[in-house]
Amino acid sequence: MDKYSYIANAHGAYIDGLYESYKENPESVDESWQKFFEGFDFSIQKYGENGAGAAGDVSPKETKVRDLIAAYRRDGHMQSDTNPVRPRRKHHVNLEAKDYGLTDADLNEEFTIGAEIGLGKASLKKIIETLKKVYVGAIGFEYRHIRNQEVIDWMQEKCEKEYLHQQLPIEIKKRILSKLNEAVVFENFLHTKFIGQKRFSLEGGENTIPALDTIINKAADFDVEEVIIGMAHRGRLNVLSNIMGKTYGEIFSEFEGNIKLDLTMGDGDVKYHLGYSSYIDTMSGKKIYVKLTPNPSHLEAVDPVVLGYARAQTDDEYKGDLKKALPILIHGDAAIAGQGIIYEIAQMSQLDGYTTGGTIHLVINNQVGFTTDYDDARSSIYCTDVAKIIDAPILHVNGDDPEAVVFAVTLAVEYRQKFGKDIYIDLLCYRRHGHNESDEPKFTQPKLYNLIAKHPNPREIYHKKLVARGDVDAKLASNMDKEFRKQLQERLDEAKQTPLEYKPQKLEKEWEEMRHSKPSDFDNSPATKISQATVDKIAKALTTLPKGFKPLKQIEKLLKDRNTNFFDKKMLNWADAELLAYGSLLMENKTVRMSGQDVKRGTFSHRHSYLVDANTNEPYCNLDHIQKDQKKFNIYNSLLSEYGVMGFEYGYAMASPHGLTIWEAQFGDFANGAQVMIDQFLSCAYTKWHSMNGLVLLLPHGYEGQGPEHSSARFERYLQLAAGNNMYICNFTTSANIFHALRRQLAMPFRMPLIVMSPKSLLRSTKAASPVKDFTSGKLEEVIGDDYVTKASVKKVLLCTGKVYYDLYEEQQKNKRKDVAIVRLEQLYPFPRKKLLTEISKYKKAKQVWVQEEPENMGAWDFIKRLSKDTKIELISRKASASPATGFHKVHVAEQKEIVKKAFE
Ligand SMILES: Cc1ncc(C[n+]2csc(CCOP(=O)(O)OP(=O)(O)O)c2C)c(N)n1
Ligand SMILES: [Mg+2]
Repeated sequence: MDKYSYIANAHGAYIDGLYESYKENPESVDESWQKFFEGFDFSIQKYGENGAGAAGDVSPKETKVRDLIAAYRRDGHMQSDTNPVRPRRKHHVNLEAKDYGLTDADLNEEFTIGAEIGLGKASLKKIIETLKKVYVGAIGFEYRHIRNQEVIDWMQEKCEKEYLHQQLPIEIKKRILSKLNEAVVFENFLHTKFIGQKRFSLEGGENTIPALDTIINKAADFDVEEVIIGMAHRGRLNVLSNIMGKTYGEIFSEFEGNIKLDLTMGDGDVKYHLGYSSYIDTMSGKKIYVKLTPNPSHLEAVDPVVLGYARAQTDDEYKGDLKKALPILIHGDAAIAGQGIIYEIAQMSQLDGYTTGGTIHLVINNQVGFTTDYDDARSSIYCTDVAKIIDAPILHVNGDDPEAVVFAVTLAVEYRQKFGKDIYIDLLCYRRHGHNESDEPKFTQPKLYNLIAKHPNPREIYHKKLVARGDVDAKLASNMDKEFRKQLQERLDEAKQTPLEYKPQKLEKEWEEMRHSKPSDFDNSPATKISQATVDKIAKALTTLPKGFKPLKQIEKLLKDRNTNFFDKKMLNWADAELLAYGSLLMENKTVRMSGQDVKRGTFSHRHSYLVDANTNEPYCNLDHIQKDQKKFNIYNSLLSEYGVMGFEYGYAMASPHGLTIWEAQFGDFANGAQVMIDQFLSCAYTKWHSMNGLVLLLPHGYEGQGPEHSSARFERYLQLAAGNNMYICNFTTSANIFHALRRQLAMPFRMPLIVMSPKSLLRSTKAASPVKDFTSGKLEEVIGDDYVTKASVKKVLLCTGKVYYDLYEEQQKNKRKDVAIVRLEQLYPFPRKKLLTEISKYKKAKQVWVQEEPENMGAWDFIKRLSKDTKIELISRKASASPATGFHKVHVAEQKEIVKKAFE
């Protein structure tokens, strides 16, 4: 039954009676009636008994005027004057007085409802005039979809009081003009000096520069210490120079190609992908740190990275104060509408583990994506419609009206700092040239480009306006132009004469203690062991529950087993080892952050990092209770996303050289939903941008008969990307190795990603358990040899990696095959060549066979073949296949048997 149908069905006199009782004592009526009467009282207070105005002298016409006001607030944005170059599409909305039964004859009648929009009693004409100024002017305020009354009231006040009466001081107007001057002249200068060179000009959208300038200045006034920006190609050079403080000289040298190259410093990247960071002076004199992250061509991929970075800064540098680090994401109109990652980051925005305290989204909406018109680029009316899923305000602004732009972005900063949530600015502009400067836009949009050709640039428009208002003198703009052009010419002349030293981006402050890796770093793994006392302390925390905590039966058993593992058997399984690694780092006051789907318990129920009280649901994290002075374990179950979440964790790691950051896949193959992150960031950020990153990916992998999608983490993909010591790629068979590998991430004097094919059934198995002494005195073993065989009698060496080892081992033991040695490669990359040769050379006359459970075209085979090209090595594997694994369990078992059988033939 409908929740409120009781109201419709109730008898009038009965309701009156209830209301009397409620007036005397609200508690005396049912809670649902209390709510109903509360609302009733509220509306009487607000609108008077007849619903018109506090004064109570109501005519039915007042109600009509009220409906008209409501319509402007709700739908005004659909008719706002936001398109600088052509008329907007017609949207059907009811914003005419006649739509509400009001006629011309009513225009001069006075209405008390005028008080609603701050006019007091006012004529209908005046009311409509005011509504038009606010709601169908240069800003389309879209906020009535929001379901939080406080936000609606706040937004309404901003529109109807502040925007209506916006008065900018003259210094601000001059600042806007000077920023516009820089933006316009910079593009124009490049256009004439570097004809036909790609720069993805900002022309048409130059008001982006005063917008960013305002955001940064306002943010500083509102206690922000640091601004992190993510943006694509469009206008990037302009932002780098006119916002970030990259020198014009550097940019010109990049255009000139007048750079002394040092190719030992990596492969580099094109100029419109590079990052930059600096301290800049704001208008109030306060310094603020600004960072533009480097990004690949893949549009919007950088978004979660920026957010993760901002969150890490918040957690670490600003002790959790969400007001200090402000992320700004700049989007293209086609990209924000089309890329699914936008939806993912919107869903992340308010989650405990991922919130940044609000992101300011700025869309450079030039009404076209490459050659694609907006009506082919989206089904939604606005490119920003995704914002509505999180009840974010959206401000559509005319990109030719810098004062409106400044108002909108100022509001955005205030909103972000007050409510801690995302807000979207849709800057309606145009693109003066083609997609890049040598592209012909008239092939596809001749009509639009005829209009654009005649359209004056935003600086001209604003200058004209200022002069007309008498705000500045007519010569100001031409003086600004001349002066700035002169400065640019001087920088260009310098750039032509003196070649620029190629400087990869400097390691940022927090990275200064790091150095770049060198090949010999990988000859031996570093010391990662811990003391017995540390093991005992962590073990105690892992096996102790707080007073009164009621565990489930299975958890009771788990804790008992853990206790036995640590204190009696002294053999630690995978979960024990993993938790021990995290605990030991927390004790060293290092941040440990992990996220992914269901990571707290672990997909395969091995981790149980949080326990839940069987009666109260109260969570308990054992690792938070090792000792007084320690860090807390930051582990978050993620939303069901790979791309967004892996990107976020990558960004988090980018800001955390001294923290361990881990993303775990539910099953390893799901990581390909985040392929862009792997291909464009993890594997090559270092060589492109010299950006180090210690992110760990845990990717459950292994053939256990669960079908095509749950067997393979696509090992081969990572191995194909391996070059230049860019990532660790491992497939461990012992719990000690995962422990040492996790600790190694922070033990080296540099950072690089670690990709782990992690096991599934082995997680709880005793097979992969390692003795405690391997944790207190050992280190990571990249290669594990065979001490069972008799050296001289070995005729065959089986080389393998990962879980298949245990199948081979079982067979070897069962048949006492001392003539077949099994050598495990625990780390595939960086390839432990020396260690492997040491093992193999023990069996001089033996033949070498690579055994893998993956099909021939997958797994590590191609990689092994490539690296061992001088040696004759044979293969045993599943036959090449389009699908990673069979869907039939029986077939799986038969295949697995066959592999083992062949190996021992
Ligand atoms: C993920 C991805 N797909 C395709 C492209 C190729 N591409 C480069 S720019 C562009 C159009 C972008 O349009 P919009 O987002 O409106 O930005 P604008 O160039 O108009 O500023 C496309 C499709 C890309 N860079 N990234
Ligand atoms: Mg566009």
